[in-house]
Amino acid sequence: MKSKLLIASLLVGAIIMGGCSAGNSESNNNSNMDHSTMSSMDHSNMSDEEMKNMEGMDNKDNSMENGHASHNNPLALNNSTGENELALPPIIEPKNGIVDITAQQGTTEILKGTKTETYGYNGSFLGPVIRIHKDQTVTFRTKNALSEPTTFHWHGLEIPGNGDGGPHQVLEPGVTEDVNFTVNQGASTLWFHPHPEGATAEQVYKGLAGLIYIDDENSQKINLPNEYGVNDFPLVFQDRQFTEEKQLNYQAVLNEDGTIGDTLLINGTVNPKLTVGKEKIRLRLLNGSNARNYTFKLNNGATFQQIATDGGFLNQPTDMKEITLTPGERAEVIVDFSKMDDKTDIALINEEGITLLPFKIEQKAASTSNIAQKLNDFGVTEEEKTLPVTKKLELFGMGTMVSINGSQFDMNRIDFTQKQGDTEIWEIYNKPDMMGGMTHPFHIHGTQFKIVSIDGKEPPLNLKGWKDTVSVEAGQTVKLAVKFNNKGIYMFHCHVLEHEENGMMGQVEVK
Ligand SMILES: [Cu+2]
Repeated sequence: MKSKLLIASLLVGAIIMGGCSAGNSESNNNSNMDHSTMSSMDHSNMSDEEMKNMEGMDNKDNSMENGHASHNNPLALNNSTGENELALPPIIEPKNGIVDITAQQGTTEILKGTKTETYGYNGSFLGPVIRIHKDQTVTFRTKNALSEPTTFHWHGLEIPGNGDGGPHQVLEPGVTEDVNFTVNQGASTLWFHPHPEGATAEQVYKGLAGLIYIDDENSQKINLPNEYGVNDFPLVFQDRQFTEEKQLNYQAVLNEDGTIGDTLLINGTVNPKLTVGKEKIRLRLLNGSNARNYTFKLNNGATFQQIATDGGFLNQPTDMKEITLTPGERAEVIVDFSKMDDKTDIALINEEGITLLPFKIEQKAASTSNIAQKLNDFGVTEEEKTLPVTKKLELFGMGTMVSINGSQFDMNRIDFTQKQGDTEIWEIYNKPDMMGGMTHPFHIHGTQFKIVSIDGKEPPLNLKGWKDTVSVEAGQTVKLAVKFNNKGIYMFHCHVLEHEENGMMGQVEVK
């Protein structure tokens, strides 16, 4: 048994440290390669169960077939014990048109009895929900109170390039900068996080992530659960690996193909549960993880309804048994708890059956109204279906060898230009490698696009909505209708943050 465990732990070590990545030299050069790195390398903090999971993976011999596909998720998550009620981020709205957002550092008691060093917006960990309205003119007053440079990127927001917060728009420590814009897109759940070159993944890992809700006339008029913290909840999913000292030491756990952890935090809460009434509950899901994919299901196999994609409502509620979100993607769903027995344990689980979020159903006064059946009028036009492909992107490689069209990111190189207001068809091809390849969540800044086709076929119903991040599996070709409503330089990249960091990113200049 002991030798089996040793083999398992070596295997875990090999996967975590090297994975399939071709080069680990960068992490080896890291100045943080100190004792704490070494101690995390022996994975003494992994439980026997986790090691057995790894053994199981190997025994099933899916290492070749799924080795790459499951590369994102080689380490199982721990089940949520449900001992902590889910934290809810505070909502902030513009005051006299201004929203103050400060990136800061501090300590947070994530694990009981221990203070973990963390980053946050307007607080020590994570960020608020910024609630804004279509047609509103807003100033985001951003301040960097960290001791290192950062940027403020608004993921999914259609904003002029100079306010987008890409790697060009660095704020040095102590600097405040105003970002002015008019909200010019429909109701949606967006998010914000840093995007400085070389430090995006680490800053997000330490806690820099917040949400943006956009409301519009339609969203306020149609019948959907919209009482924040009552029947409308944000769920920000992030997996972390705590060190023995219960710290978030990014450099110690860094994996060039995507840093993952065994501990799930939802809205920063470890072992969360959510108390709900016997009614229809709206959940706004964000995969805010550096690299882990999640397939969300209910443990009783019940159907739920998806009502929104990254950038807005679907045309109608769409019945789903499960939803997969890759990093950066969002979905809004309605779960009807009025039909569920409050005596049985209902929980949100993932593809491996791990309990992510147990629900506690309470008998309390609850709304019984039906939800709206017509939510939006999204559609891919005939013209968009027949437009020729004018931009081709080939995603390829692993680890530090990732590339787009054979190149790695260069801040001084513009890869594409596009005219403001023009719709172009972008074709994204994920070229497999000898090992198969891995899924890349492809994100474009400053726009909401339409998926025209996936491998030549119409996308499924639940992807017929505005998107800013699309999962592209190895071997897949995805066609997107892309239009920028503003001018400027925008990034496009893989949203596995380590891939982005390693150069799987390019720039489009909109003129
Ligand atoms: Cu990638």
